[in-house]
Amino acid sequence: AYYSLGNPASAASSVTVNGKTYPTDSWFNTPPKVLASIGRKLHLQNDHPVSITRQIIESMFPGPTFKAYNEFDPIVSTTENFDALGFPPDHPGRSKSDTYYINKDTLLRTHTSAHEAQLFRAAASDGYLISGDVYRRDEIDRSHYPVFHQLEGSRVWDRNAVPNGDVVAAIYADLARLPSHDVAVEDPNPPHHAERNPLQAEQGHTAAESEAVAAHLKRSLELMVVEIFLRAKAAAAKQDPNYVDEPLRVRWVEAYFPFTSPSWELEVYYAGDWLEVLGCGVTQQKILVDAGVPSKIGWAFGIGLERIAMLLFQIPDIRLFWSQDQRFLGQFAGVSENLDLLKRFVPFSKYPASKRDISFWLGRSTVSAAGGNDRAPVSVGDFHENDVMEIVRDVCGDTVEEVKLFDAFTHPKTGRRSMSYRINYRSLERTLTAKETNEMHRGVERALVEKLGVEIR
Ligand code: FA5
Ligand code: MG
Repeated sequence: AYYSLGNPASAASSVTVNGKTYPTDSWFNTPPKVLASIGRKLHLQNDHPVSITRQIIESMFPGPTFKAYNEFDPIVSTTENFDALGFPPDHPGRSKSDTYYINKDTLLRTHTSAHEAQLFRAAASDGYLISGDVYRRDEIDRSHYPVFHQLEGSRVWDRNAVPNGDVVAAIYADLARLPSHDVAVEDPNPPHHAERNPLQAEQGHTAAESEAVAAHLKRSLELMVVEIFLRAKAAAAKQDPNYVDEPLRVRWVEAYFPFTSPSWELEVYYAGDWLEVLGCGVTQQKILVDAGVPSKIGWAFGIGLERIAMLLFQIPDIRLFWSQDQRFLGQFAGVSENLDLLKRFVPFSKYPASKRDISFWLGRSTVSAAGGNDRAPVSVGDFHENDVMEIVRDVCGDTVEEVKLFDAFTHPKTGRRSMSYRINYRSLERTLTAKETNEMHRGVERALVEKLGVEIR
C-alpha cells in the first residue's frame, strides 16, 4: 500500500522536469519540492561551498588519468541505479520508502554510482570523477537532507596493458608516486575477510591484486581528507590568531555495497562524533565484465560533498547549503577563482529552537475525508519512518532541524504500536513565533492522520 504525500501531480499521468516529460504510474512518489531542486546544481554554482569542495577534490585526482563529468542527468533508469550495480531485487534501497521514483523504470538517482557502467564501457580514461545531485528519502537531522551532492571516483588498471603483465607491480608503482602523509589513521580490519568483507576470488582477484588496489584507494582518499583538513586549518589560523587546531582523526570501517568487495567507509571525527564521509571499495568484477572490459581491475568511491564541505567550512547544518541568504552565500565570494581566499563560515546567528512532541498509534485503517480516495489502509507492517520525515518536510519545509524517535512501545492488550517523535523547529533565517510553530505542528499531526492513517494519542 503506497500513498503519495500531498502531491496533486500524482493524479496526473505525466510530469515534466527540465523540459522533459515522463509518464508517471503508481510508483511516482516525488513531491514538488524535491522536483523543484532538480536544476539548482549547487555543485556547479560559482562560489558555492559545495562547488568549491568539488573543485578541491577534483584537484586531488588530476587529468589525464582522471576525466571529470559534472553534467549527467539526475533522472536515470532503475537499471542504471540498481540492476547494473548488482543490487538484488529485494534490496531495501529500491523501496518507495527510500527512493524517489518517477515511474517503475525511472527514478531520481540515489547515488552517482548510477553512471559507473556507462563510463567503464566508454573507457575514455583510466579514471573518472562524476559529481552531481542525488536524492533520497531519508531521516531529518543536521547531516541528512533529501537532496545532496556526491562526487564519485574510479581508477582502473588493465592487466593486459601494464609492463610485464604485472598489475600488482604497476599499482604499487602508482602508489609510490602518491605523496605520503603523517596523519595516524585507524584501520583495524584485515584487507579482506571471508564472511564480512570478501575478496572476489571467484571473479579472479588474487589477494595481492585486491590488496594493491585497496592500498592505492585508501592512500588516495586519505590524501583528499588531509588536503581538506589543511585548507580548513589554514583558513581558521588566518581568521583567528589564537586558533589551536585539534588533531585530525580518521578511521576506516568495514562496509557493504553490492558493487564493491571488499568495501569500506571513511569516518572523520567532527563536533564530538564520527561523521561518515564516503563509501568505497574494490569494484565488482562483474560490472567491468558486463561493460566489456574484463581485463581491468580497480577501485571506486562515493563522497558526500556536503559532509566534506561541513568539515572544510565548519558549516553546522546541511540545510544552510540551500540558503539564498547573502549572509550565507556572501561569505564564499571569490573563492572558486582563488582558493586561498577560503574562510571558515561565521554563523550569522542561531535562532532559538522549539521542540514539540507527537505521539500516535499505528495500524488504524483510516480513509480520511480530505484524502477521499480509495487509498489502501496503512498497516503496521507498512509503516516506514521515512514517510514521517517526508510529511514533516512537506508541511514545514526547511524549518525543521531534526526529527527523532524518542519512544516506541506495543500496547500489551490491543497489540497496537505507539510511536513518539520529537520535532525540533528552528529556522535558519529568523525566529519562529510560538503561533507559527504550533500551527506547523498541528499541520504535521493532521497530515500524519490523513496520509498514514495513524491515531494521535
Ligand atoms: C553510496 O552512495 C555509494 N554509491 C558510495 C560508493 C561509490 C561506494 C563507489 C563504493 C563505490 P552511501 O550511501 O554510504 O554510499 O553514501 C555515500 C556518502 O554520501 C555518505 O558517506 C555520506 O557522506 C553521503 N550521504 C549519504 N546520505 C546522505 C544524506 N541524506 N545527506 C547528506 N549526505 C549523505
Ligand atoms: Mg554509507
